[in-house]
Amino acid sequence: MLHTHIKNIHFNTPFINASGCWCREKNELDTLLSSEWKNDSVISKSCTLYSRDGNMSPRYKEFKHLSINSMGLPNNGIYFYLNYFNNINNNTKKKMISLSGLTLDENIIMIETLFSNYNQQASIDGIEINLSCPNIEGKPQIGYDLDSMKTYLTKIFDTILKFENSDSSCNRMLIGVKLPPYFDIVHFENVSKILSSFDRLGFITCINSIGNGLVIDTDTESVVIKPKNGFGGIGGSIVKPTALANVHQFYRLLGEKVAIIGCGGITSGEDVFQHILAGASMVSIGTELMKQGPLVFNTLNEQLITIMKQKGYQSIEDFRGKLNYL
Ligand code: RRO
Repeated sequence: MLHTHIKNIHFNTPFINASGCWCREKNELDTLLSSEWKNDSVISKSCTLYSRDGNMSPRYKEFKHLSINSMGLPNNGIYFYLNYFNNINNNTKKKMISLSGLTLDENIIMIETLFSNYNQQASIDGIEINLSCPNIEGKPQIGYDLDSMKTYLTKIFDTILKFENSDSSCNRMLIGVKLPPYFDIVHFENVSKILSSFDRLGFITCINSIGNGLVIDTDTESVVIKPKNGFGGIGGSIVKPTALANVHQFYRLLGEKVAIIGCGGITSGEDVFQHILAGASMVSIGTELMKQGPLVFNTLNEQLITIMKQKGYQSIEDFRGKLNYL
């Protein structure tokens, strides 16, 4: 009932973890790949070429309606995630790698690494290029600098196409971009113009956390995380309206050419339903996965099926993108 697809890749359910949540270490990835949980795909923590410790702790806090993080890209380096996925046998869940090089050159080296180590049997099903990490001091979010974004994507897709022209078996890999939240209608239009000029782009994930929020504790009269004087990316249910607006506006502007993974503020099957109604083909779960663990996928799965049955929908395609206007 919950089948969905992006390009030629089919998923039994629309659920995936948000990159960064439960996906940095082997034991976390092992858990997400277990058939016990109803996510049919797994994405690894955004990675760099070499491993990083990330920012100082405390760097993640959660509250009733929100989370704040300034992790600073702690990860085990691309070879760790590539070897991990390449050495998994007999697991039918789809596997994606998130790349977040600190420079364009680092991203290109990682893409070259990925494609030259492409192993058809076990290999990964998709790459998500993260253009929206808000937490690296001195590194602005590429997704907010449209000239840089165009330069990045041009070089990235040129590199990918070079590999694909010499080995067409790579063509089945999904290529996507993780975007920051946008807030102004003209920004959606300008970003869409850039994105739609790359035919090979298969999906966008929107939204990343809302960058540079500040949470203050009244008792201690203090910030709640250490890096960047307490500034960090905001997630959780309070970001849902912003996430839905991004999903829907990009759905309207990009049409069916580029699939959307909706991310932001999902805590219930009803939230999943709304993301799909706004145009998402899949949904990723961040803060709520951190709070509840992977059982959240099973709860969302059941709740979404209940809503669909109540409404008489038999598949996600029956209502995807079909948001009504007054
Ligand atoms: O590691 C992080 O601090 C981080 C990343 Br890469 C990201 O894309 N989004 C986020 O909220 N935190």
